[in-house]
Parts: sequence; C-alpha cells; structure tokens
Amino acid sequence: MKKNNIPLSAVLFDVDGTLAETERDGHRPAFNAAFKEFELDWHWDTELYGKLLKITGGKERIRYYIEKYAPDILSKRDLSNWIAELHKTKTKYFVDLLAKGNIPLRPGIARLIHELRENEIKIGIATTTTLENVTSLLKYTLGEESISWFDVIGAGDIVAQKKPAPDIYYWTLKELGLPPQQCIAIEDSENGLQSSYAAGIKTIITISEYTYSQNFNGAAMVLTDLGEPGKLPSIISGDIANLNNRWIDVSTLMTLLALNDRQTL
Ligand code: XBP
Ligand code: MG
Repeated sequence: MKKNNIPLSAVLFDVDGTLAETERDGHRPAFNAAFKEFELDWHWDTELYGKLLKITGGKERIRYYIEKYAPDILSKRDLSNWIAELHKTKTKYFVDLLAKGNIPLRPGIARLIHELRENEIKIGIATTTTLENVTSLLKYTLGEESISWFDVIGAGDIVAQKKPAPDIYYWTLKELGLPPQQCIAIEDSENGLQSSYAAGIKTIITISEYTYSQNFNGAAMVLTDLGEPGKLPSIISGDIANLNNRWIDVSTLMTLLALNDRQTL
C-alpha cells in the first residue's frame, strides 16, 4: 500500500464508551436517580437505554423519551428549562458515581495518553457529553492535573449539532489549528464514527458494551480495545500486516496515518 509523509500531530478521543465504559453503569443509573429525585416513575433499564443511545446528548435523549413514552409532559411550561434542570441533576449523580472510583479507564487509554505526551503529540477530546463529566472522569482516573494534558476539550453544547454531525470535530480541529489529515480519532460508536469520518479524520474504533454490533464502515480499524503490551487486542477489521500482533501505540498510529487509503478495510 502507498504511504505518505503526513505527520501525526494529534489524537482526538471520544469519551463515553471510548475512554471508559460509562453508559450502562454510569450515565444510565444517574438518569434514573435524577428521575427519582424529580418524582417521575420513569426507569431506563439496560435494554431500553441501549435503544435510547441512538440519540446523542443527555438532554436530547430525555426529550426524545418524553416524545415517545411520556407525551403528557410536552405541554409543560418551560419544558426546555425543566429538561435542563433534570439533566443538571443527572450530571450531579454521574459525577458522584465517578468520584466513587468505580468507572476505570479502558485498556490502553492511560498508556497511550502518556506515550502521546512523551512524543509531544497533541491530545484532544471531541465528545457529546457534558464538560463536567469529562473533567471529572479525568480527575478520578488520571488525577486532577491530567486535565491540563489535553490541548483541547470539545464537549457538550459547545456546538449546536451533536454527533453524528461532524461539528464537534470541526470545532476541535479549529481550536488545534490542524487539518484532519494530521489527526486520528478514537471512537466506539457508529454515531461517533459518522461524526469523525465526515470531518475527514481517520478513525479507529474500539467497540464497547453497547456498540459492538454497529456499522463501522469507513473506520480505519475496528478493535476490541487499544490493548497493552502482553494483552493484545483482537482486530475485528482493518487487519493491516504491520499492525498484527501489536497493541495500539504511537508507532502503530503513525503507520495507520501513513497509509494513503483512508478506507484501509
Ligand atoms: C455520549 C452521549 C452522551 C452520554 C451522556 O456520546 O451521547 O449523551 O450518554 O452524557 P459520545 P450527557 O460517546 O459520542 O460522546 O448526559 O452529559 O449528554
Ligand atoms: Mg462514545
């Protein structure tokens, strides 16, 4: 395969499902706790939550649920404010859960972040989730100072259109002052891939609890996780000879970026 000489300047991480498995035992119980506090008889079980995940963004997910399952609420005055308050309560419960330290980073995440820093490659975040969730996850896993390791954090309502729209990646690239060709995105979901792919960024998928059966056409590689030395990830697609028998590190990312064909499947 032809190679090019484009440098790897930045790696952009998604958060939920990619940095950590936050959805089933993090966001979901936090939503349910907020519903209880608001005296709503709603309960999002694991199966329903899987379906609701197609709507990105917590506030957007609540609104969708109301439209589909609780339309009486639609006539509420100041519905948008009420949803925002409910969602703020959910964020409080989610951050409390993170503080208990029960939601660890996924395999290879801490290692790769350290390696990127050592190699002076920029690190960014492009996520749909609320900024406070991101900074809290970093604080309770890598330590408070790790927030400053990120050159840019694109999160939540900073853009009007959440994933699968490319807006959050466009915003993040603009902040970094980098073209998409010099970056790699790491995502776990079809919505995330659609967003990064539309922004022109080569994307690695590490499948997660809720996303393993989704459509990842267009991804440069699909893996179980980033892997660690001695604990290799399984490659689901995008089996590139010189990435065989390796975990994802800076050198595998550089190799992947150097492949000329964006669709390396
Ligand atoms: C994550 C989301 C978020 C979280 C909840 O998508 O869609 O809505 O589920 O977070 P991604 P908020 O992995 O693409 O970032 O409630 O803060 O929105
Ligand atoms: Mg995700």
